[in-house]
Amino acid sequence: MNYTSYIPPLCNPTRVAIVGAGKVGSTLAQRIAERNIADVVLLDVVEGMPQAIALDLTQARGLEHHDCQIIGTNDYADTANSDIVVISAGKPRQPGMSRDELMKTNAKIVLEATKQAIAYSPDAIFIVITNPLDVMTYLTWQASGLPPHRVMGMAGILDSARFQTFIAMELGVSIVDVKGMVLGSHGELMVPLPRYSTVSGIPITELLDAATIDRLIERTRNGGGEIVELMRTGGAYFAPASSTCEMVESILFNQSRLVPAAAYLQGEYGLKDVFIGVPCRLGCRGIESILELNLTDSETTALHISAESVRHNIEFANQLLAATSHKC
Ligand code: TXD
Repeated sequence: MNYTSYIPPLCNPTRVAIVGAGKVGSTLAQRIAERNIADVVLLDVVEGMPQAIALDLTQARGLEHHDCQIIGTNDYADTANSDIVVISAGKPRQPGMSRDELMKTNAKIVLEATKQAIAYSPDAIFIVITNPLDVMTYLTWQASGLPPHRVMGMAGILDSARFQTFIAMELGVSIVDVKGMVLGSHGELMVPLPRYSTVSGIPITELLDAATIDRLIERTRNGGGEIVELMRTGGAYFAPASSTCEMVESILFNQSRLVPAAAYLQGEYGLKDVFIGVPCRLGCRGIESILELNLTDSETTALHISAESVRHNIEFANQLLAATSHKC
C-alpha cells in the first residue's frame, strides 16, 4: 500500500514549552495533552527525566485518545517556536535553607530559563509558576524584554479555586455553581474577596456568617501549606497544573476567560510597576485587559499591603542578583 501526498504537510502545530519537568510541569504536560490542547515540549536540567516522562505520556496516547506530540529534552533548541512558554523550574526550600537563599536560587534559574526560551520563541507568551510567584514573574518580564501583556503569573486562579472548593464543601453545594475571587500576591498576603465570591450569582456574604467566611479564607491562605505539611516532601501539583492549563487553554483558543492572574500594573488599583494578582481577560495576545473592581477601603488597603511586600521582594531579588552580577 502506498499513500501519495497531494497537499503539503501541515506545519507549525500549536506548541507549549514547559521549562521544569517536575511535579507541576509534568502534570501540566499531561493535562495539556490529554485535553488535546497543544503539542508539549518538556524541558529540564536533569538528563533523561523529561525524555522519560514524555515517552511515558506518549505511550498512554492510544488509551487517552489524544493526538498531541510530547517531546522531552534538555536542549532549548527543541522548544523553538513555542506559542506559550511555562516556567515551572525551581528548587524547593531545603532544610536549613533561608527564604533569601531560595529567592536567589530560583531567581537565577528563572532568569536563565527566560533568556534561553525567548531566544528560541520570540513570539511566545510567558506564564510563570515558580515561587515566589509575583517576584519571579517580574524578573521574567524584565529578562524577556517583552511587553507586559505577554508575561503573567499563575496563582490567583489557583487560590480562587481553593477558596471555591472550601465554600462548596462548607455549603454542601455543587462546585459547579461556586465562583471564588482571590486577588493580591501568592502567599499569606493574598486578598480573598467574599463580596465577589458567589454561589449561582449570590455573594457568599448572604449565605455564610463572618466567622465562617474568615475560617474559609484562612484555609485558603494556607491552601498550599496544608498540602506541604501532609506531603512532607514537596507541595501541591494537581490543582496548580489544572489552573495553569485553564490559562493556556484560554490563550490558545482565544476564549477571553476572566481569571485572576499576576499582571503588570500601570496605575490600575492605584498601583504601578509591580506584578500582582488581578482579574485579567486572557486571549490570544495574552492579557487582553485588566478588570478594575470596585473595592472597599479595607480591600484596597489589603491589596496595597500585598503589592508593597512584592515590591520589597523584587528590590531584594535584584540586589541579590546584582551582588552576583546576574541582574538583567
Ligand atoms: O501557585 C503557584 N504559582 C505554585 C507555585 C503552585 C505550586 C508550585 N509552585 C512552585 O512551582 C514551586 O514552589 C516551585 O517553585 C515550582 C515547581 O514546583 P514543583 O512541585 O513542580 O517542583 P519540582 O517537582 O521540584 O520540579 C522543579 C523542576 C525539577 O525537575 C528541576 O530539575 C527543575 O525544576 N529545574 C530546572 N529545569 C530547567 N532549568 C533549570 N535551571 C532548572 N533548575 C531546576
